[in-house]
Amino acid sequence: MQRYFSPEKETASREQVIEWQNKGLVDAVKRVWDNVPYYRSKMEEKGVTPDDIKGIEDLHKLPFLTKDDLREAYPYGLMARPLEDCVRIQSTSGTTGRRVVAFYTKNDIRLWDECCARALVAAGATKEDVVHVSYGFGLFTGGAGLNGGSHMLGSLTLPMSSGNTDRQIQFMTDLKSTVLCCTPSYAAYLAESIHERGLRDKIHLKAGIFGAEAWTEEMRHDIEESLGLKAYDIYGLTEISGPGVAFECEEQSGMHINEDYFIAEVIDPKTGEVLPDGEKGELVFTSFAKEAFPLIRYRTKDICILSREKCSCGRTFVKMTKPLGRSDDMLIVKGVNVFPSQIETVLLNHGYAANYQIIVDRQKNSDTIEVRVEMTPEMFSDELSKVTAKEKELVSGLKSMLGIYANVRLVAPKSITRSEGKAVRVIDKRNLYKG
Ligand code: DLL
Repeated sequence: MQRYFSPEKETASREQVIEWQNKGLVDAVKRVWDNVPYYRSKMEEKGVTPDDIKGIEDLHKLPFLTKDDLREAYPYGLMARPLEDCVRIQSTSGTTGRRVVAFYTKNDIRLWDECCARALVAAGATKEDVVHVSYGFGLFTGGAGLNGGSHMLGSLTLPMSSGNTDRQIQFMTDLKSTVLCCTPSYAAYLAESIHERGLRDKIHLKAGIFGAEAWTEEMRHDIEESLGLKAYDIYGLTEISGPGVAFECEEQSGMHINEDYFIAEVIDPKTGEVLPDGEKGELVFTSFAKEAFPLIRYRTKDICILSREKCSCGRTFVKMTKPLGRSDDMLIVKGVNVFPSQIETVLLNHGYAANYQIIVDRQKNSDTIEVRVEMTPEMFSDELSKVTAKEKELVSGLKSMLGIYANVRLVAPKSITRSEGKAVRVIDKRNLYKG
């Protein structure tokens, strides 16, 4: 059986990987200096020029990039290739207003597909498999990424997209899907629905590739038991390409980062200082091989630990732990990125004060989000029907801001506990970041 999709890359010596990264970094820095005025001015601000960058040991001299830079440069400000060389855009889930948009040349798509093909092979997939892709298709990278990887591997690919559970199960049983790709929460939901319909013995799944949101080892165990498959984690973010930046192998203990395309660093989120392997901090990526949208020192805000311990699978690429948290307050609810500030904006725009709480939970394997906000004193004397109408108004305001349904509960004025320090606005009962 095929063990690696790109054997010469995935098992390359450390010296070889460093050579690729040195060359790639020097080249990428020159390209952005010459073609991206936004980068040039950030580098000038830091007093660094391409001549200062001889290899990865100089990476720390370069400025960081954040989501705010991407929003500021929206839409074309970080492109390193002319628009006519680009063939695709993708965008992060959930953010409204100034979205984060990533551009791809044909070669960028090839590179991304290759990363996903590696993830599929690491999960035991071959061209004989039937790959059932239930990540969303469209601007979100999940569907397109695994679809592309599966094509590259040569497997029969079912581009199901998310939702319509009955149809998912029908195709899964009729076409004998063997590899399932979706978010872990959707996998758990599918498992439940399959059991409810009494169809467990009609399912042929052997592996699942689940990512895009945090999930625990307990959840892995439950999904593996209920669907009779081996569940593998996959990590990625739109800005750096999409799923497949890192993927789990048969060891199921941490994800190998595709170091021939991406340089990973872990930094102290407060000081920006680079931390040694083995220490916990914020993950930073440099996507030096990308043509249209190379990012240098992009701060992911995901907290994790890197490990260079030898892996029994034979891959030499560094491993990252599952994300152990975030250094910002972004929540991922139903696979959608949600910032509490977006919710606050809606509340303030509707005339409420900033006395609110966001309660996130998971019921029957599906995320729920409830926003509790205090009524204004005038509203408190209103009839129930008026209060219900106000709640509905907020539900629809939140839906158009976040793209997902959030339940709203108007509560009595002054009933939300005031905090003496930093307000605790978010109560996340899911406990997802425990590894
Ligand atoms: O979620 C890309 C993706 C699609 C990854 C399908 C895996 C599978 P974004 O919408 O840009 O892209 O969200 C990126 O999601 O910074 C993490 O916080 C979180 N995330 C992604 N994968 C994982 C994972 C896609 N395996 C953000 N575990 C990232 C925990 C994850 N969090």
